[in-house]
Amino acid sequence: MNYSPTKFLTTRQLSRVWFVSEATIKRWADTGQLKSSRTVGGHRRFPLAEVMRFQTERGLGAAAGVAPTATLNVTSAKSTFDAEQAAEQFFEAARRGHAGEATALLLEAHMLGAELHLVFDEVVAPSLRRVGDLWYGEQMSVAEEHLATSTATRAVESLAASTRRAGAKAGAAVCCAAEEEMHTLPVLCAQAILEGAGWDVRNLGGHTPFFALAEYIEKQRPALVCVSATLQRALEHNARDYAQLTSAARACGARVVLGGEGFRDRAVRARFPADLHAEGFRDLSEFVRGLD
Ligand code: B12
Repeated sequence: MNYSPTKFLTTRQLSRVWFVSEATIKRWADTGQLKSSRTVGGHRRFPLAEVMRFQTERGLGAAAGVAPTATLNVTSAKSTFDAEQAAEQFFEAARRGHAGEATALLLEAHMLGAELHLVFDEVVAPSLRRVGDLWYGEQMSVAEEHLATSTATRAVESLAASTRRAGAKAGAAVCCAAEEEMHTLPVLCAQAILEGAGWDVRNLGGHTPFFALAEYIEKQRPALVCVSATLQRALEHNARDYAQLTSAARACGARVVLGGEGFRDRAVRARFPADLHAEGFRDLSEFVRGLD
């Protein structure tokens, strides 16, 4: 799938990818070491090709010890986003534990026009599915699986940091993974999407019992609640407490979004009613757009 190109990075994005302060980036720009242009509003914009040149020249990257190949691979990308190719490259970077390269790939995909939900649905999720398949088939050790996951997580965090819309006021949201659920990467992806859409998000992480989430909703009265469950068996013990959650949400007018393999089954969905049973992150993006 191809998307129209966006070929510039902001000061903030660069600061996140390179782990240097925005002041440093501005100094490089002002002294002509790093070429930039200005928007009509006066903000600096850095062309992708220039970013790539500078990154290679200085050996910069999102993680310490980033390989010299960890550059924004625009030359081969031909200014369009190829989801399959990006997923393949992301898988390789994650497998080798190259967080800088993995981050650059996600940023590149996003800069080339892929919205966050596409980056997560079509690059991150398929890559990790592949990791899971290899682990299941005993072609990847547990240690290798953990390395790939933690690398992917760092890349998603970096992307999220550079796409967060600080100060925007779409509303308050809370997201977490259900009780017994340690698959927290999808929660992070949901958080990134919501923050990118201007929501103020609290991420409660993995293993959050429904009764605890219900109490949180009663106290904090968020407008949106997102819960992820990858494993179905984790949900089975918790159906009763879920009623407490939905009534807390109803009382404060919060919408409830459920996502993940654990909620995919029809019978499960019937036992866990929600405003949205998301198939993927595209559904979440569209749902919150509809709330505007
Ligand atoms: C990483 C990982 C782990 C890590 C998690 C680390 C972390 N911090 O997240 C660790 C090592 C902890 C782990 C543990 C286990 N895991 Co695991 N894990 C995975 C793996 C490789 C990737 C999951 C992931 O993050 N994917 C990336 C996300 C972004 O994509 P996704 O989960 O596919 O979600 C998509 C949709 O479902 C949806 N979505 C999901 N959640 C949400 C939420 C919202 C709000 C929305 C809108 C959308 C949405 O959007 C996504 C994109 O399209 C999968 C492989 C796989 N095929 O999924 C196995 C996998 C899920 N794990 C599996 C298993 C068996 C386990 C363990 C039981 C292993 C064990 N014996 O200990 C434990 C269980 C731990 C627990 N209690 O939760 C099995 C599950 C099989 C099953 N269905 O029962 C899988 C499928 C591996 C396999 N091939 O067998 N795992």
